[in-house]
Amino acid sequence: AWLVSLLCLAALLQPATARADNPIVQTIYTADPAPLVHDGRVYLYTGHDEDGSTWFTMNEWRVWSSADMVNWTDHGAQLDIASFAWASKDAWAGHVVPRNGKFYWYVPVVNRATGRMAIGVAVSESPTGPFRDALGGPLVENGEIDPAVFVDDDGQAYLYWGNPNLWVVKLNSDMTSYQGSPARIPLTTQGFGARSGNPDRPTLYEEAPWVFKRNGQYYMVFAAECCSEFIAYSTAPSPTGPWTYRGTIMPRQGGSFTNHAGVVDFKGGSYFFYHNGALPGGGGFTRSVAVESFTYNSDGTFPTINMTGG
Ligand code: FUB
Repeated sequence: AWLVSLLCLAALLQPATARADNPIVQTIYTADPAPLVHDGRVYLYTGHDEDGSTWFTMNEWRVWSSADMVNWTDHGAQLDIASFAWASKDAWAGHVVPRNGKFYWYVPVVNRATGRMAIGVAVSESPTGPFRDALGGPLVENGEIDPAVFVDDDGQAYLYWGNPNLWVVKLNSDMTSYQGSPARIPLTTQGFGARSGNPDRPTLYEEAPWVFKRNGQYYMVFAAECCSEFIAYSTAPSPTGPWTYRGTIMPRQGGSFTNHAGVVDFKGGSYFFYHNGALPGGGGFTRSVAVESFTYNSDGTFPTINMTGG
């Protein structure tokens, strides 16, 4: 009995640490991973699939972190729909970016006043929150989703988002306002591949852009051809294009009709985050975030990355 007591005590004294193997989080359903490498840790921002009925039930976003990609600490829900007094529902896929000694969390939510999807931005002094609404209203609103921010070497920040279109706008250095008007990135088949059987959507681009720069080349990873989605990418010589379609990274696998990717380098390795339906009871509305390590091909292209168990 003393051994059982000792083991229980040891378990209670552990920090809230998620399991090391995939899915990363095995206690709740999580979706839409957005990793951030900062100060020797990887921070992972996710959504939370709260009930697996017939549509996304998502009311909050959660924060996790790791120093080794093996042991994950649960920092809890650090932003939710109630954080935005003007929002009514749909805590969908967001992205956190550091700037000005702060952390900016861009998220799509429904604007209660219009009933349309809008992009909000929250801010915190710490990568683990708490985050608060930075503006008291939408940063931008056009009914579209999935914000992703890329800050170039010259300090210029770009906000990308969209489904069914793909939008870009230059953010000001305050990260909470922008220059001019959002522009539509031309969805050409040269840039984003050809989709068949859907005249309204001639290219593979569906949603979930993720933009980064590597060796002077700009990459846009995105969810392709719903439903179900696979993950594909395009490259460009500048953050505003012109984009060239480069093919599939992660094929359709894993039992969720959506997928959503985030890519980072961390401590000498490259990591590809995604979601699927791998937990018991998992599926399109009960998703789980996972990660694969990978090595870029010598010409800078992505290898094919399969899901764990895929
Ligand atoms: O999680 C809700 C939505 O599903 C996200 O915004 C999309 O990227 C897709 O993953």
